Amino acid sequence: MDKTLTQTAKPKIKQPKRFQVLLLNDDYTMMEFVIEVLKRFFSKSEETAQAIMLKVHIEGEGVCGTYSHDIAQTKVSQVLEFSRNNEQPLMCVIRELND
Ligand code: TYC
Repeated sequence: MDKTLTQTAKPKIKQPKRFQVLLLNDDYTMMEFVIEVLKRFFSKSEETAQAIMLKVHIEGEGVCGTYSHDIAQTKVSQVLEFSRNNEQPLMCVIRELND
């Protein structure tokens, strides 16, 4: 290989972007339903799910997990589909992490 190419090439190591999946509070979604979502789609224990649900209820939002963009978007789609199928207005969004 041409030496000038290898000697001048800068190492390009980009870390993959990470995305948080958040649940948002609303006045209508049942607390038990939010706990079920956290267990079913984010593999949380009953206790952790209760704690996250309460945090969202009190503070307005809470983190369910941190993922690659693909996985985060899939989680959001799954939560929204499950919520609409069960007539719950629960909102779930992704937020890019700036590390
Ligand atoms: N605020 C809702 C209630 O009082 C409960 C709730 C919690 C809704 C978390 C959404 O992401 C949520 N029934």
